[in-house]
Amino acid sequence: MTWHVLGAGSLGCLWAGRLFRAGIVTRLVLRNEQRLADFQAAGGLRLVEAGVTQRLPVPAELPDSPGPIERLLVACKAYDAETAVASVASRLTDGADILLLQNGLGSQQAVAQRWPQHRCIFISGTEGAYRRDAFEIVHAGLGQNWLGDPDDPTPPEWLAELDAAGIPHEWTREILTRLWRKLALNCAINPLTVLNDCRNGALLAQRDGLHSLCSELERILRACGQAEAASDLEHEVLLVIEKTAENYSSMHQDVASGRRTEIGYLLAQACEVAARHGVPAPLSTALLSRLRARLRQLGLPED
Ligand code: NAD
Ligand code: KPL
Repeated sequence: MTWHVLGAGSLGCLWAGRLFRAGIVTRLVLRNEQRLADFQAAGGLRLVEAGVTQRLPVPAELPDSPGPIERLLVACKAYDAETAVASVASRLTDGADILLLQNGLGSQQAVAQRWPQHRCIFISGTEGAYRRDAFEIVHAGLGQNWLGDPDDPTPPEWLAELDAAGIPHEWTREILTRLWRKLALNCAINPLTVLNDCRNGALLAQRDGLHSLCSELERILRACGQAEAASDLEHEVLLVIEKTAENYSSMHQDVASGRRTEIGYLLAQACEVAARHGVPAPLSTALLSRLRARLRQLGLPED
């Protein structure tokens, strides 16, 4: 069965390149004619791993190309995911699986609600990749990918193909816990790095503020049934800050490069959930307002 990978960015190319290299039938779905022409002119994608570059001529096509789609990996940003799936929806076969590789929460549920006839598998990943050139992707951080279906604990048979491709993965019944935990880490760290224009490590100077924010985020998570994702959050936030002290958070990098952030699927989600469950969230709400004001000032979308 063919893997269609929608979104030829950092993670889309990382996944497509490894699947293709393992001899698994893979096709990249590019946004438009121009991107397809550029991809073909480049001779496919280049994957850089441990300093070694490999050219991988993964076949590519457009959303409206002919042919059915039986397995779709959506590797767009959260704010593009639903529109991207809509662009290929008429090609999805009855039993097609949709794999959603997005940070945060909200976009996965939007896709699952709009296409209930398809099995939607959510992915939470810690691998890191970035684009050095249009179709040159650097695999920058080893990590794990947790896959799960909140509605059905049965693992899909195609996980073996991820083994064959060397894509690290683990099937989990607790995918929402994974996604909420990562969202909470991002909420505690990323907005503050933007507002203070600093590397992650500089946040250690604001231990009291982090303590209060983490306590609030823990209360929000517990109120929405995510007690496990809440457990010992502050401890992990501090560990992550220490481990990534020299790094700029992904949101800081987005803002510094003038790119839209995924805030609508991160801190905004936490605030929405707090409001829905009647949990007071003054710190998160104020943080979101300050961040939105900064984004507005910079001419960037506020969600
Ligand atoms: P990216 O911006 O590098 O790639 C997204 C790609 O999707 C872009 O090439 C864009 O043109 C394409 N796209 C958008 N709409 C499309 C459409 N309608 N049709 C076809 N293509 C479309 O993003 P990324 O870094 O690969 O991130 C994907 C998701 O994974 C994000 O939610 C991100 O937060 C998350 N994530 C990324 C990393 C990382 O290291 N890059 C790590 C962890 C999580
Ligand atoms: O995931 C991250 C990011 O930068 O997006 C970390 C390093 C955990 C900071 O929130």
